[in-house]
Amino acid sequence: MREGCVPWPEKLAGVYRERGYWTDELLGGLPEDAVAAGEARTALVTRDGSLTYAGLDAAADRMAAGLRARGLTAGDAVVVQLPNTAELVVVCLALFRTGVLPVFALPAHRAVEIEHLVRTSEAVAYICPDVTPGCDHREVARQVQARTEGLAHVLVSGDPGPYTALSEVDAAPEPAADRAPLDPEDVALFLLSGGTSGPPKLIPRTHADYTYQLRASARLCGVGAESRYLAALPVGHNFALGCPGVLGTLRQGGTVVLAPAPTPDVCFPLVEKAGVTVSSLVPPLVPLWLDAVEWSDSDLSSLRLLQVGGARLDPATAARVSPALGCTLQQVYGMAEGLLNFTRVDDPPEIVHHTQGRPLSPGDEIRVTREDGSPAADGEEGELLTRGPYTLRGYYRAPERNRTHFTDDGFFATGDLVTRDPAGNFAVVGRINDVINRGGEKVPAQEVEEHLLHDPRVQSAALIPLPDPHWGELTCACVQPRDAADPPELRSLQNMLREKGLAAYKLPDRLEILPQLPLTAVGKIDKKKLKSLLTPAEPPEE
Ligand code: J2J
Repeated sequence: MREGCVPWPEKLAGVYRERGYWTDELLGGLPEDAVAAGEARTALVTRDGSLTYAGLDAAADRMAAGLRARGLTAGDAVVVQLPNTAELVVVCLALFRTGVLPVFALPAHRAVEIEHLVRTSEAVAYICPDVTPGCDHREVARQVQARTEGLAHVLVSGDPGPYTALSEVDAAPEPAADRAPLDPEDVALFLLSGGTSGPPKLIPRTHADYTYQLRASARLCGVGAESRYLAALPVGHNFALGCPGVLGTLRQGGTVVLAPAPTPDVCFPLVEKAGVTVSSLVPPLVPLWLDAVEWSDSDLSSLRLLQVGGARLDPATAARVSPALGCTLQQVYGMAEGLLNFTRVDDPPEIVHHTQGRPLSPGDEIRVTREDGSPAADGEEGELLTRGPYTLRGYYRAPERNRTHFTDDGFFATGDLVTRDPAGNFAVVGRINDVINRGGEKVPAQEVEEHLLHDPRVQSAALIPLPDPHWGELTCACVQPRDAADPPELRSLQNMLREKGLAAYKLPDRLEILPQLPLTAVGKIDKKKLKSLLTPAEPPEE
C-alpha cells in the first residue's frame, strides 16, 4: 500500500478475499453490456442533456489519455472540486483508470481548505470550476499555488483564465495493454474526515474496499440497471459518491441524474424528467422537500427510496416522508472512514423512524464501549468502535492521530456516542469529538477557534454547538474580548474568516461575548459549562 497509509494485516486481508468482499475489480470500470448497448443505455442525465454509457466510457478514456499526455502518472494525487456535472463523473473515471488519486474537496471549500489538501496529499493538480456563486476558483488556485510547491497543473472547467481548460485534457486513448496494471488493494481515492477536530484528515480508500462498499450497498438498497439515482448532494462526499450513490449506480448499469443544487425547485423537475427512483439527502433538506410537495406540480411517483443521513433526523420528520413522497425512507448513518449503517427497506416504521440502522456487512465488527473501555449493554450509551473490510486502518500520514483513534487491534474509534438495540440497530445520541454537526456539514471547532484568535480583539475563543430545530446544531463563537469596551462583532469575525479563505459553513452563526470563559480544573476552556450557560434547560417532561 502507498507510503503513509496503514495496510490491513495480511491475515485479515486474507479473510476478506476468501469471503469475497475483496476482489480484483478496479474502480473506473463500467458494465460491458451497458457500454456495448450504444444509444440504448443512458449513464448520465443533467438539466441540459444526457450521456450514454458508450459516450461516458469513451470520454473517460480520452481524458485518461489526456492526463497521461500531460505527465500525470499512477500514484499522483489531484485535488478535485467540481460541482455535480457530467464532467465530474468523467474526471472520476479517468483518474481511477490512470491510477491518479482524486482527493475530493467539498464545493464549499476555499483557499484554506484547498491549500491544506494540496499540502497533505502533495497534489500535482487542482481540478476546479471557473466560478461558483461568490467564488472565483482560479483565484483560489493562484493563492494556493503561491503558498505551496508542486501544484503543477490547474485544470479548469469553463473559462480557464491563465490556466488550462479541462476540455483540453483530451487525447486519443492508447491500447490498454501498454499500461502498467493497477493493484486493486492499493489506494484509489482520498475522502475527507468530517469527524476530526482540526483540518480534515485524508482517508485512503482502496479499489477493493470501495468497490465492495458499492456492490454491497447497491444490493442492500436494491439498486440495479433499472434504477435512476438522483445526486442532489455533492458527489465528492461519500454519501452521494458511494452508498451506492453515483459510482454504485453506474457499476450496476443504472442511470445517474445530476442536480446542480439539492433544493426541490431544482430536483423535483429532474425527478419527473428522468423518472428518478432513489436519492439521498441530509436532514435539513427533508422538510423543504416535504413542504414543496404542497406547491410543486412535478410528478414524483417514480421515487421509490429516499436515503437520509449525515446528521440526526428527528422522528417526527421521518414519519412524514413516506406519506408525503410516496416512497420508502432509509436512514443512513455513515462516515467517510468506512462503516455504513442502513435501515432496511422492509424494516417496520418504528425502526426506520427511530434508529439509524445497522451495519452493511457481516464483516463489520462492532464494539460499543463505556468510558472505561468495558462493553456497554444493549440500550446503554457508549462509543462506537469498528473495523471491517471497508473501514480504514489509519488516516493518511497521521501517525499521532492514528495512535489515539485506533485500538491496538485496529478498531477505529468513531467518536460517536450511540445506543444499540438487541437487533443491532444504532441510535446516534451524541459525540465525543469536538466537531459540530451543522445539518450534516461537520465544523471542526478547534480549526475555527485558531482562526478566531487572529482577531486582535479576541483574547480567547471557543466554538460550541447550539441546538436548532432546522440545522440540528448551529455554531456559536464564545469570545472573551481583550478589551471589554471594544468587543468584536459577529459580522466582522465572519468577514475576517471569509477573507482568510475559510469555507462559509465554518463561519460562526452566533456570537456570545463573555467577560471570562469558564475553565476546567486543568485550565482548558470548559465547553460543557459554556453549553449549559447558553442553552436553556429543557422543560421537564409532563
Ligand atoms: C446522526 N449522525 C450521523 C446519522 C452520519 C452516508 C451518510 C452520512 C455520511 C457522513 C457518509 C448520521 N445520524 N444518520 O459518509 O457515506 C455523523 C456521525 C458520523 C459523521 C460522519 C455516508 N450519519 N452522522 O455524514 O464522514 O457523527 O459522513 O461519525 O461526513 O456524521 O461524517 P461524514
